[in-house]
Amino acid sequence: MKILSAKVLVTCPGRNFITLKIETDQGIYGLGDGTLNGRELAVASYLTDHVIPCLIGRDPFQTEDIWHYLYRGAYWRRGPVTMSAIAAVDMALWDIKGKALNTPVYNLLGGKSRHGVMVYGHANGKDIEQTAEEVARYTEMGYMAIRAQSGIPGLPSTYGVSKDRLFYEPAEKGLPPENVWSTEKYLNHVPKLFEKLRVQFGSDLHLLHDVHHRLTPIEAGRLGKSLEPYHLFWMEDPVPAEMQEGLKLVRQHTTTPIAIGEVFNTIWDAQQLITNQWIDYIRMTLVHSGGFTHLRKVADLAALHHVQTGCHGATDLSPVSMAAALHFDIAINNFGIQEYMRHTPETDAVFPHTYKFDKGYLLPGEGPGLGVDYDEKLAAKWPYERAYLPVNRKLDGTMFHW
Ligand code: EZ4
Ligand code: CO
Repeated sequence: MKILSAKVLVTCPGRNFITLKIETDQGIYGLGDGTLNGRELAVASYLTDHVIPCLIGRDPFQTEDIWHYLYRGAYWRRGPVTMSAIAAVDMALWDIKGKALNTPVYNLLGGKSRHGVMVYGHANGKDIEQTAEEVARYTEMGYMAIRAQSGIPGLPSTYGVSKDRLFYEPAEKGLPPENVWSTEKYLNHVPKLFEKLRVQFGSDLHLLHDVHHRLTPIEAGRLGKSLEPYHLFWMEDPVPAEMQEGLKLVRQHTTTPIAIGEVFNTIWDAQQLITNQWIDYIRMTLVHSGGFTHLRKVADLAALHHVQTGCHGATDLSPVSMAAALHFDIAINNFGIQEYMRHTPETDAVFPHTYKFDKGYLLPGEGPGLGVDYDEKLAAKWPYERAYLPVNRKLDGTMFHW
């Protein structure tokens, strides 16, 4: 089998998605996600101008060699644009392999290791009361694990608090919106949220929280300690992780489990975190870290060090990514949990898919490949629209992490 052609598909059914479609000489095609929120067209150009010409004529079954050709062979390595482009190729090739062999991708990764993939949903509200109402709504939908975020008194906007009830989308059309931040107000507020949730929902529900890279290690230690009575499933991205040693300090101060890595691109971003057992869950995800071929290696390293996976699964990852994540999650032994933010009906219509939510689990579907298609005619109705994630400033105007 040979790769005949490939093209990048760009659509905006409410938000922008970059999809790679690779076609073979046997009529089978594969799909890969290359969406990078706020920098979508950089990946599209990387693929169209620099990667696709190198793919033509190659054997799509040679996923390992093609991966190294694009990573090692490019000389300039790593980074979110490069690794999202490589991921799009890798996902599409595994989709082709599955279709050619007439089997779901999970069977090529070791087969099913569990009957379903436990997912967590996002409950958020303008205050603690409203967040608690949302948590209740998610429990009624069957979720066993719920991420809770709430607005912070005195701050006009907060990460994770949406305008819509079911669909949270942090990117906005036009230029980057500006948010305002206060670490003190945040640290004083969050424990009250989880105190209330434990009183109302008891001990069994898995509760998660995303700090979104906004604390210093010692502040994160304080937050982790103050949340210990409410035994969170995890505290996510407590500090920015360019300096991996920062997590050592967080670890020394709290038994609240730590998850990190949705913005990581390669195994090198997580190497010290994993081998030193400074984290409990690695959040790297297929689309931003080189696809199955690379994430498999990350998961295997993690397995040796008591670290489980918790793949990123926000709405800026397309249904192709979500399907790919489910095939990966159901196959590996050290799966922890999968994030699941529902896409809008418009997005689901562009990407018809076989995965399904059932009583707190997602099931990848039994069809060949990834089980996702792409409606090119419908997608063409929604051309690219410039959109950015917010930027964040402290109360005095200092530029801060978003
Ligand atoms: O802010 O995917 O855990 N989920 C997250 C997401 C990220 C977005 C950024 O594009 O942190 O909501
Ligand atoms: Co996050």
